[in-house]
Amino acid sequence: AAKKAAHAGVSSADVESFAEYLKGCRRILALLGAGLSASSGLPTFRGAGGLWRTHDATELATPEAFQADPALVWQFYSFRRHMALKAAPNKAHYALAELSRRNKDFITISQNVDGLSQRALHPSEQLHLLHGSLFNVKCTSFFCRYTRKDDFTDPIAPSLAIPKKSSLVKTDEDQGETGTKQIEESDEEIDISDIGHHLPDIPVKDLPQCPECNGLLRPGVVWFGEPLPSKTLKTVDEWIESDPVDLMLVIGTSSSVYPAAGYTDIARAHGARIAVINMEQSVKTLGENDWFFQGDASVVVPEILK
Ligand code: BV8
Ligand code: ZN
Repeated sequence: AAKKAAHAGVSSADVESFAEYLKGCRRILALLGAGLSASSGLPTFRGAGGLWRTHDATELATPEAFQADPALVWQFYSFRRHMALKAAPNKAHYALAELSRRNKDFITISQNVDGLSQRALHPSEQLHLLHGSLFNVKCTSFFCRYTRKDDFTDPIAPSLAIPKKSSLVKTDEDQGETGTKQIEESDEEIDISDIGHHLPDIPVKDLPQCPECNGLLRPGVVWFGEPLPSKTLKTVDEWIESDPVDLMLVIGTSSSVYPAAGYTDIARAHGARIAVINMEQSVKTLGENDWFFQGDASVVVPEILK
């Protein structure tokens, strides 16, 4: 394991000391971020390969954006649902699911909404979704409580089918000197950064509707400025408070979004040693008893959890 992990750019000494420590660990907490799914082909929020050319993903993941332009926000989520359904869990998703089956005192809190941990058969009672899921929807009518979980219909409404490049509305910048540059009749799908740029608008009546009150449905994710699900936070906080934590794995996250990122300090305050697996250094306060494994989570995580 050390040899292979060393090839992944992490030192074998670290892998040895980690493996040694892991043997004696019982209560383990993992915090997952978008970097875990990068190798499955899903773009992360920040950094290279970021989601958008014309918009910042975090701008669209807000109630204000949905209020202002529900069609644009639904196109953004419909595209991400489509990409997540086409993606497959990677070896790190499976390794974490395997560790959960082996150790019932191991719980995972995920910031990811892509459903890949679930598709890797991660035991659901040990997986806590802090930011909801792309595949949940809920009604926006104030009086209505309608919610639907695990709706994998793609597209979730006919108007949200991923357009073909050939359907792009020709705008002046597309039209070269010849007037209208023909976008070749390919059935190639548009790129996510084309959304909000070239696509015909979708009337609200063609967006996902509530079957109970005909109100507008929204993606069942937590947007910026919205509280995280209180039941989930309570379960996680009770688990942390109930006994000291032996180890915390912080995997593929820039640790820039709160309160999710705050769990690292909380776990440390409950006795945990921290192991960060990330492409770049993201947890500023690592101590000499902690580990930082720099590399692709889909390579490093299966290696160090062997
Ligand atoms: C709340 C769902 C209060 C939607 C998401 C100022 C200071 C501090 C906090 C704030 C502030 N201003 C506002 C806040 C609060 C705000 C916040 O933290 N903002 C940040 C940006 C400063 N937080 C909130 O608003 C939260 N709510 O606080 O409510 C409240 C309380 C009561 C009542 C009312 C209100 C809600 C936050 C949740 C937002 N929703 N997602 C959607 O997905 O569309 S967050 C979004 O960011 C995703 O869930 C994502 O997971 C998450 C965090 O990003 P990461 O997962 O870390 O991904 P990122 O791209 O950033 O990093 C990827 C990392 O992986 C990188 O480090 C990269 O190097 C690495 N990597 C890349 N490839 C690989 C890799 N690593 C390993 N292997 C690879 N192959
Ligand atoms: Zn409703």
